[in-house]
Amino acid sequence: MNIKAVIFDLDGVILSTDNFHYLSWKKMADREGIYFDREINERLRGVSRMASLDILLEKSEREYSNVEKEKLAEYKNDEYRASLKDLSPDDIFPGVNDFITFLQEKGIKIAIGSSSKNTKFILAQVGLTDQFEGAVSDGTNIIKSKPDPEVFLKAADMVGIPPAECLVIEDADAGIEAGKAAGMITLGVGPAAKHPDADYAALDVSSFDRTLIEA
Ligand code: B16
Ligand code: MG
Repeated sequence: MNIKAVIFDLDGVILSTDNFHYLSWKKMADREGIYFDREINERLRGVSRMASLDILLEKSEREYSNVEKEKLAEYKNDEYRASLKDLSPDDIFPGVNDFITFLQEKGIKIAIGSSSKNTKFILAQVGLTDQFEGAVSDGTNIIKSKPDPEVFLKAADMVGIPPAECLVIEDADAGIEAGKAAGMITLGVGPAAKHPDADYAALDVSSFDRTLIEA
């Protein structure tokens, strides 16, 4: 693997906000009388907020207008943001900071490629803003969500490295598909470790075999 940049997905790779997403969607669904459970929540991994809402509304007995959908998404996001207020550097997965230092020492660029519009807020909460300065591609600068490659192509552009020399680390199937569509090398972690298109697989960032990386 001869790579010059690593593009990290955020939720599920650097830290886990899964449960906060689940609890805030659940609160919204309960308020609307819509069935929602953790199995459905798994389908929202790596999927944008509005696309997530559309999946959740598949269980609804009625149609929602676009204005109503905007309000539901806003309610969920307010709940979600409130639940993130106690996030701290302690929430970063074990081994992630160490891996970032390893990459920086090897001269490998690092970037973020996340579907979340809350990315910069989350990075600030966990103290990673400086490490990813000028290299954050997220839900605020893309038109098409994963599995479209846009978020990763923009991240590669930000660090000035051609896609073929980028490694994408992802926990979502949609993210592995986006990484491959971008022409990048992919490492699936967590649930995405089982994705057939993942070039490499590991339980998490800390258990990834670093000797595979040469620079
Ligand atoms: P927001 P990632 C994704 O982040 C989450 O996995 C997904 O569950 C969420 O719906 C999406 O961000 C949008 O998040 O509502 O904060 O804009 O895994 O791409 O870092
Ligand atoms: Mg993710």
